[in-house]
Amino acid sequence: TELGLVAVGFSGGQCKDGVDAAPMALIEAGLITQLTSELDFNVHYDGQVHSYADLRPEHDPPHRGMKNPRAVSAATQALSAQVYAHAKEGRFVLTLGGDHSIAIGSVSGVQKAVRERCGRDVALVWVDAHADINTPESSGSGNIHGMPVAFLTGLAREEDKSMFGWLEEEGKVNLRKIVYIGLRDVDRGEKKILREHGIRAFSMHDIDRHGIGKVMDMALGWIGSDTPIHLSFDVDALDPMWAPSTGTPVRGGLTLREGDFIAECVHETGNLVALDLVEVNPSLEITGAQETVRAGNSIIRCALGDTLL
Ligand code: DIR
Ligand code: MN
Ligand code: MN
Ligand code: MN
Repeated sequence: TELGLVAVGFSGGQCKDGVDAAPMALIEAGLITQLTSELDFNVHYDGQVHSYADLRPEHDPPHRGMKNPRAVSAATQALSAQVYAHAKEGRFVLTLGGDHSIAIGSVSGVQKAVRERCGRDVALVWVDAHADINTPESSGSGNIHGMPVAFLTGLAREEDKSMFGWLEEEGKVNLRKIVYIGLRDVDRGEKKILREHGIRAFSMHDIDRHGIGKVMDMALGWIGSDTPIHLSFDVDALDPMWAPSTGTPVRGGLTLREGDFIAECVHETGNLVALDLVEVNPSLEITGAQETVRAGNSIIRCALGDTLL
């Protein structure tokens, strides 16, 4: 199978340095070898980690409370085009973050290409401790990594082309085609948004109650069996015991196996067309950095079809 790999060393969607080093760490831990030798992918990779630093404007003051709005907008716009180019060729697209704001680029690029190629909308499976669906107005932090789903669905809008106004309708995702898994730190305003729009979400409470097997049946049942899937996996969905090196760890999360299991189940649908792995920050909790990187690579392998037997 053909696979397009985009390495994104971008950290402007939140305030902590180091998340930009994740793609190199994942690759140095053997990711590309695994994809080519063990999983038989033909990897298309430009050999670069994109920081989009050249696109960053000199002057980037907050707008509607958003921090670094023009830098994040420019980076995600460029990423969207790169991802689109891969997906348009029918390649599976693997995007390595970077913070989760980059999903504005990866998901919109995939969605646009899928719509052009088969006239369908992608379903978005968002595995995360957080819902990342704040609007600029509901956000308490102003960090855009807490807002990508709001921009991708059109819940948040901005006319200005230099601040996400470039997002076209063809790149947007239907609210009824989003499923969350692993939530446990959702802001008040986000809960209101999830409730008002009837967005499908499985929290850690649901996983405790039903078990991850039943939750995956329900989550994938909601999407249906013939819909292309984009999986956006924030490593902070895992419990900090397994993935401590991430910007906003929240206790009470998924075990390593539950994370891999989610990825395996999505693979088994046969409908996965793209994957993001984001928010690994090797500079935080240094003693756990390699473990966090290994957890990230394991999730990627599972989503791409590595099996236990
Ligand atoms: C919080 C934290 N909801 C915010 N979000 C995080 O800043 O909007 N997302 N950490 O990954
Ligand atoms: Mn996230
Ligand atoms: Mn998160
Ligand atoms: Mn397979």
